[in-house]
Amino acid sequence: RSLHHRSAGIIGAPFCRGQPRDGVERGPDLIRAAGLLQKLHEQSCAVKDYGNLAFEDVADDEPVGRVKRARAVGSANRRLSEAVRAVKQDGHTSVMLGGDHSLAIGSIHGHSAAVGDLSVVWVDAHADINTPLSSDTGNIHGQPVSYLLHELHAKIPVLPNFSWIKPCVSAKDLVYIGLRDVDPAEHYILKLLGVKVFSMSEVDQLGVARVMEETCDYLSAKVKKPIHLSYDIDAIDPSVTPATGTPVSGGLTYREGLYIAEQVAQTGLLSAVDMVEVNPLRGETDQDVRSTVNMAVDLLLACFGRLREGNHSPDYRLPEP
Ligand code: 6HN
Ligand code: MN
Ligand code: MN
Ligand code: MN
Repeated sequence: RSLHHRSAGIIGAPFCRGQPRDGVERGPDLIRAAGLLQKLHEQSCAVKDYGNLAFEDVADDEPVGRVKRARAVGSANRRLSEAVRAVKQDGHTSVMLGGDHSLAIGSIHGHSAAVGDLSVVWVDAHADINTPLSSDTGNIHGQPVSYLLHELHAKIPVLPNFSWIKPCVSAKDLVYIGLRDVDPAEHYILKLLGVKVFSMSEVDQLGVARVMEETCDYLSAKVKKPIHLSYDIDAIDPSVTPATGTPVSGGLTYREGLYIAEQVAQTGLLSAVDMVEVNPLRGETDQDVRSTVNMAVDLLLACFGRLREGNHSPDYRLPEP
């Protein structure tokens, strides 16, 4: 598909209950305020803004074992799943603006409900694959992948408001990029299931170009499935994106981060994107927040075909003298 015929369906998900810090619910409005829609328009991308989802407040959301806010997270993701499914059925590339990363549950679930089997590219400092029982923090933003994988189904206890979730991703269709803070249980799961992982160590070893070449080869080796790109802003180095809840040093540079988005876009298979964990209250200065939000916008523009070499539409003609 040419740049000219893409369209973005934008869903704001102002939700923060997958983790303990206030502020991440402001992500969608901040990313819009930084000009995302206008900039997409300027690069000939059609845009439909579906607005922000309204999430109900859940009373008496007591911990279930160690898991915090399960009812709120389950209910919000159910709503999000329906919304993403509708955006896909309308024919758009879905863009989910978070919010915390627990929202990937509903986003990927809804995407898969609309298109069937898909590949997931998870760009993050963290693997977010704790099970509800392996998690030390109880924060569901550290667990979303565990609910989605067929292979972990037997390890997932029933949680309130989670019974609608059907696992919809196979471990072989998942690729991680940027990992550098992985819990022991998560590392065990990644090895057990043989998940494809390009940690920051592989980015150092191979360079981002080979990482993306191998990622795209790996995902298109068999059938070419639609790609779900789940981009946690904390994948990028905190010197660029400090305004996030769980920053980890030694992350992707601005250029590496963009290159990943460009290469995923160039496959022509990108079908849904999450942009999550932008938290303005975690920045120390306005510049911290601006830099973080601008990175999120630039990544999304790259997802819709923006290239640093420049772009022009196929019907562009030079002005005649
Ligand atoms: N994120 N592994 C830690 C946990 O709480 O399970 C950190 C999770 C971070 C989640 O950044 O989306
Ligand atoms: Mn056209
Ligand atoms: Mn994450
Ligand atoms: Mn993370």
